[in-house]
Amino acid sequence: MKKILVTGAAGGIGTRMRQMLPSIYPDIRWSDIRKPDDLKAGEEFVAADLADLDQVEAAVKGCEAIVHFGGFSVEGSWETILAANIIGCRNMYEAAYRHGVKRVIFASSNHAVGFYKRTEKIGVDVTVRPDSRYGVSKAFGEAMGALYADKHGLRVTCLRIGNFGDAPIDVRRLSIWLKPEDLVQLVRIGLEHPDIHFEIFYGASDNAAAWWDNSNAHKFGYSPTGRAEDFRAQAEEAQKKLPADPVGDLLQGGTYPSDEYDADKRAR
Ligand code: 15L
Repeated sequence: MKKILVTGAAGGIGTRMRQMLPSIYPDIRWSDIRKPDDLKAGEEFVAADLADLDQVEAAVKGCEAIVHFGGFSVEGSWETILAANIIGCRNMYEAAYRHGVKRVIFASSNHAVGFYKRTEKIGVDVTVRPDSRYGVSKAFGEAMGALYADKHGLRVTCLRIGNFGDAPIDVRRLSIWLKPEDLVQLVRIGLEHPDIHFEIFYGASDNAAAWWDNSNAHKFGYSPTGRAEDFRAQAEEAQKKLPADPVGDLLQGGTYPSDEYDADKRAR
């Protein structure tokens, strides 16, 4: 693998990936809207505002693959989501196409399907049910990935990431936790597997309480090592400190679907 561009270098996932990916991929160019405070000497960095196509093209030029962790990573105003995640995501795919990038890994999110009930088990072929403007932008990024794969031959892997971190931090996260090492595994499949055309995988570890059927990732060799159940006691303890959420507690997306929720108050 020649040079890889990784966007979102200053974010939570990007910061962790800066510690983990270079031993596997020695030639990485990191990008974000501004330089991470902890950028190390020798780390190649190009600042780029995702909403500016020229800046994105300058970051992409010379790279064979893109791992796109960049953009706004939680719910935000429409203007924020539009610039960073809709226009920004289009710019990333378009720059990839223009500069002959072969593979893209798109960090999608569980919030593309956050309105499914916790009692449902869903695969990657369900209709998207976004729970927020943020979730809509992730569904958009997946659709753009399909378009650029089918029409222009990019190899695209979308990772519907659950909750990334060292341990599941509450009861909801016992179902959607993603251990950093398991994310690295998924990124490697997207960058290296010869049969990738357009694929969606759930970014989740080996969670016994999972709401997702991740057999598509397993088909490509994914073998997660994180087991959320090992942390159940501490997650249940943390949950006791959280307020009850009559809407969000029933839905996979948690507070994202319940935030601004008023479907029950509107006359039909
Ligand atoms: C996400 O997509 C967010 O980026 C992250 O901050 C968490 O909110 C996560 O989902 C989650 O659902 O826990």
